[in-house]
Amino acid sequence: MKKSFIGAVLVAASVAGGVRAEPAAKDYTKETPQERAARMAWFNEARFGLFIHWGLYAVPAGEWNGKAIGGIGEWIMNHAKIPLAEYRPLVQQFNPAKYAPAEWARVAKNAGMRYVVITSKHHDGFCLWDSKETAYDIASTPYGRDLLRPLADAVRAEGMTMCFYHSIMDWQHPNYEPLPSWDKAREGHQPDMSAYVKYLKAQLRELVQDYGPLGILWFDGEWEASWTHERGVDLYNYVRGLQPSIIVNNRVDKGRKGMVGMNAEGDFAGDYGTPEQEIPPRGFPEGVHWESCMTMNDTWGYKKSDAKWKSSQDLIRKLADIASKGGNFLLNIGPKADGTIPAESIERLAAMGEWMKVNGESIHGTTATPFPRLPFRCTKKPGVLYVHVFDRPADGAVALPGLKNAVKSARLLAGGAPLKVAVKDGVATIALPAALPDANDTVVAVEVDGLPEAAAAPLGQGPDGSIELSAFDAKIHGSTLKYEESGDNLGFWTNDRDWAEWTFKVTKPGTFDAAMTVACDGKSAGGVYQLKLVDQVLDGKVESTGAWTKFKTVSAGRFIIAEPGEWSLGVRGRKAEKAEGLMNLRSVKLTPVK
Ligand code: H79
Repeated sequence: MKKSFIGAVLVAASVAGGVRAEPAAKDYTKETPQERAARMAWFNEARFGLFIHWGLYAVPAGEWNGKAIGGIGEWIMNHAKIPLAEYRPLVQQFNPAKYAPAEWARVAKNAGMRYVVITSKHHDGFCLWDSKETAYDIASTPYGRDLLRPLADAVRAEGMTMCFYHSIMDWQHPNYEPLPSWDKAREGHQPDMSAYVKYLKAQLRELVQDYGPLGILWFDGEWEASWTHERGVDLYNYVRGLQPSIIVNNRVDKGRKGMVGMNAEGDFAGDYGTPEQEIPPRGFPEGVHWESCMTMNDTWGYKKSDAKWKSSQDLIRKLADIASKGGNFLLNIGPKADGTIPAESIERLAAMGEWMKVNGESIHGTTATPFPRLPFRCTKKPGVLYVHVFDRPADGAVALPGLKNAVKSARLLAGGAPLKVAVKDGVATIALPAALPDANDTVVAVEVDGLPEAAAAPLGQGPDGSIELSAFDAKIHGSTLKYEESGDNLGFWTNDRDWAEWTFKVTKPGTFDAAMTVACDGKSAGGVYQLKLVDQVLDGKVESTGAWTKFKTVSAGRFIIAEPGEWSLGVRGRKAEKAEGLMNLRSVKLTPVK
């Protein structure tokens, strides 16, 4: 809503609530699994969406008073400690004359995306539509026109679903609390959360009723103490009341466990988990919905200095990895203040689109891999298993141990060439061509009877009697130690008391050589570890491998496994005096001594 406000104190919340009646109170958190599954169906089918962070912060683009400001671009008001009185005049500079919503929608559609989530309001409080509740919005800019309506129309015209990100935290609103720590002298601030919640609800009513039906309301900034579980449940029910079919992320409530994004145990509102800038190392049980949101460089809102772009290959593999774990990928762009999308983002979306044109059926409408562990990412649909091959294995073959379905045929999605399937000892093996047609991710479609299913494979001895204990299969005890997807290793081993454990089945006992595949940089080498197999102990010292990402296999000694049965091996840190951690551990292998 346009009105003069520079230098004036905004008390916009007074009109909150409007004249329309509040929706009847109903507890939408109590829903049958069937109702929930029906509501989530399009989200699961979609798998891939576009996140758009756009607002006033695109104007400074990471610089303030001629200085580069660290951190994510949309947080510049916080990171540069800019008082509202100095930030607010950005409104006069926001004039995205080159804004082309139809093109934005086309870019998303061509990338293979099925939904778009744009910041109707980020933490700075500025609104991208002409809100009746505030003058701190697009109507007050030189551009003066609603940004959301034409995008919503274009997104729907492309057959995609329109969604909004709406920040709960608000650094501008006169009633929001706490008042930003860097702006304590701000005049006219009257902390009053219930007045703020009225404002929030009135705005959400505008968004849902005037721009709906929406796919998702994506809340954020819920972590401040002023936002409570009760407010979260109330807001969840409020927006479901406005549109019962709407999907609401878990940041509406207080359940989120940090950047991991999934909920802690407990009765929290919200339909799905929101890992931020990370991919959960394992999937989740069926019926747990989640979406990893991620940037292509290091910032959400446009920042001109940020050149740390992920490669297209990395992004394609991340999409496949996420789909293989049953999640969605919400990939971000941060448009510039002139209304254009950075060329680097366009290029990456185009490359992903090329891949999706050929391989999209292995993403859309699929569910998670049936395999508990496999070197390959897999997705599935009734009648077909999609094997995502990132790098050609040395033996040129894809083995599918434990697959319960009979394999009928296999072919490459790229080009459609049929592949030879051999079945030996009940294990189907597919022969790959000498050169993979797609260096990003070559997808093999394996035709099977029914929905692909695999037996839970307990850890045990391979055909040669060896036992491979990989980081992925470790049970982690401790506080800092964790599985790192990027290197397929255990890392962040900064606490001496943390340890990793594997339990496995031995059928052919004997004497075994133990070898560890580890990495450690020069500065942190010298830590002491201990391998323990029940009462047998091997001590060792971590040597430098040159870098945290450079893995080497080192001998650790010998164990005697006297009898068949279940055995358990632990690796403990004994002395990780150096700051960055004991070691990165990728695997422990026990090889029978001939
Ligand atoms: O909109 C983008 C970012 O601006 C926003 N979320 C994405 C989608 C974002 N907000 N904060 N951060 C990113 C990083 C801040 C994280 C922290 Fe916390 C907030 C650390 C402590 C409070 C939440 C609660 C995460 C860890 C604990």
